Amino acid sequence: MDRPFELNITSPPELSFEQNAAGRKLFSQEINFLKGVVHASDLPEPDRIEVCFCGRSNVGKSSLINSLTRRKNLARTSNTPGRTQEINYFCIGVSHYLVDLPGYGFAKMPKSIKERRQKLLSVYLRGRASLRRVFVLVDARIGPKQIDHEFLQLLNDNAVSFQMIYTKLDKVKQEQKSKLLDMAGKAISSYPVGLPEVIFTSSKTKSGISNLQTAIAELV
Ligand SMILES: Nc1nc2c(ncn2[C@@H]2O[C@H](COP(=O)(O)OP(=O)(O)OP(=O)(O)O)[C@@H](O)[C@H]2O)c(=O)[nH]1
Ligand SMILES: [Mg+2]
Repeated sequence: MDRPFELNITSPPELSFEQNAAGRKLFSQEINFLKGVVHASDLPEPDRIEVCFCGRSNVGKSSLINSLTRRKNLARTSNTPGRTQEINYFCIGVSHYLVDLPGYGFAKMPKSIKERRQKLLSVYLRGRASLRRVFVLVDARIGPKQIDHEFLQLLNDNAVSFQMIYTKLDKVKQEQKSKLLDMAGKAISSYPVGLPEVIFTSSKTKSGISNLQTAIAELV
């Protein structure tokens, strides 16, 4: 179902140090890896505010979690797509969970593992009562692809609210941003559960990280 109105996609300006007070406070708490979940029965109790990071393999999910938490190796990153195999849970204090999901769209994987992973992902996305927002990461060099659409459709079908995040901003020219916003608008407008605000990030230069910290801190 398309929205009945044209969607005006915006991207917030970079927050100042002061403007990110709530984000900094949240992320200054103790942050730990809790566990990697392979079976839905191992998911922790849904008793905290939870956000998760999804996107194609190699888009930069684990790197973004490290940038948000200002830790080098909290989430394992890799040049090899398919590094994150499980649903990885990180605790921020005792109030929030950050969740690193395995990437989608990585072909070089045994079919049985791919199917098991797919099943776990859909069980997770369908029934996670504490999941406040899904951050869908898209590589700024590539833009949203068919496989991202399939994922957004899955979120929409399950009434899970999502926000699109562009990663690897350091790899594209500033002038590309308006085209990327356009592309995001086209992708998001088909899904009423999508937020009309996109965040541009770089785990290399740390741009957009404050905005993302604040976006998480403002969730209730
Ligand atoms: N230039 C640049 N490289 C990045 C950025 N974020 C991630 N990378 C690189 O992209 C590669 C993949 O990063 P990961 O964070 O492991 O990606 P992922 O999405 O977690 O990958 P999977 O777990 O395999 O799905 C690594 O080589 C990172 O160094 C960024 O903002 N800028
Ligand atoms: Mg990863």
